[in-house]
Amino acid sequence: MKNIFPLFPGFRNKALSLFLLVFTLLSYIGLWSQSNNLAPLVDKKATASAILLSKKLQAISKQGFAIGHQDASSYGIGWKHKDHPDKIDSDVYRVLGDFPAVFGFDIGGIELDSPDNLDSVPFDNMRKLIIDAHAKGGIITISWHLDNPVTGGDSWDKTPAVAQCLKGGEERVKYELWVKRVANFLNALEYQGEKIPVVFRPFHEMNGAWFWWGDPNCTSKDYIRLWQDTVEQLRDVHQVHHLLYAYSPNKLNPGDEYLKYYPGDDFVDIFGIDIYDRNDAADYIKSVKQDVELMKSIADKKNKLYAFTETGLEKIPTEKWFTEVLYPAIENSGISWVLMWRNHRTSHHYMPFKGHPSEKDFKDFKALPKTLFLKDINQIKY
Ligand code: BMA
Repeated sequence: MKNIFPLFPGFRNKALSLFLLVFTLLSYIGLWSQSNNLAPLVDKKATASAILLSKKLQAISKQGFAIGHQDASSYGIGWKHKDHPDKIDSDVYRVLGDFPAVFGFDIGGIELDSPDNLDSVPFDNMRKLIIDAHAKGGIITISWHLDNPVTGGDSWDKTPAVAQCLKGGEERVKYELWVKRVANFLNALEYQGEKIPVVFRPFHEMNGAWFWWGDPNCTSKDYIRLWQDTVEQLRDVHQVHHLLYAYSPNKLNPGDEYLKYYPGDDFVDIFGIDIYDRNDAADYIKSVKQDVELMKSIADKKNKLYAFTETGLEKIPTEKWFTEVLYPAIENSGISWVLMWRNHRTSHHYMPFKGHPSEKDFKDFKALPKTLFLKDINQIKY
């Protein structure tokens, strides 16, 4: 090309080099801010441990996804932690010789000051198991299947109750007490003088019709107010500062909008989705891909994390479900973790246990490049 600066021979090359240098620097800065700058957390007073957890989840998503299990160490097929409180066990450990990377717990029942949660896990054991999982390097996520405050029925009692919990509502006093009990439980989660960071995932699957906080049992406006109010009570009234808040609708049916109940960027840290395989692998893979892609596009725009917050195939009748159904559905998704639901009994479990036909497939799943169990996430720098 002819030098367009004939009076300054060599200038063209310098100008070109300078341009390239600035361009490269700018692209690096752009990439860096895109990949490392998460949106500010819901809690501006978040503990260092909570901030670190968000960085850890981000670092994990760059290498693969953490594998989670609900009630992983609380009980499994044929055993309960409360019967052998000195031993930390897990069906996943029995099969693989490693623990899951994410430990799910549910505090349904804490609102009543009950000694056990809705699935008979004593809260005292749960607290110890949370401390143990955290000490091992595991990630803690907590859901809350709370009772219906109007009727005293369970979460599945669809009598409208959301508006009643809001300021001015008939059950307001009760609801404030319930949130205080949640705060007390969460504030007691400490390890080596630090609060244990928790992904808190209340009021999940609100687009399904099965919980009292779900559509059509409350309006999206009231749902959003309840969420925001709960965050404000925990964070501002009870000074709970070690939570990341996860919003997790259920599988989107035609016409469902992922953001219909979204409480807003200031009230959510992590996007989630719950999708189960109802024994239809093709439909499952299709909807996981579709919904996770949508969630990812929203999360990426907002610089927030995202995860597959609940899944599984009950009883795992498909022997190679983990390698041939779940893995291809999420392989390139960018999620931080995937959580399989609980191993309650042989007719209601979502992880293999010793002797289950899918044991071998689960070992193969572990060997795949993106699946990260406890030992794997403990290798990751963040
Ligand atoms: C559901 C079922 C119930 C359980 C609830 C909360 O999906 O597993 O049996 O009580 O989760 O863990």
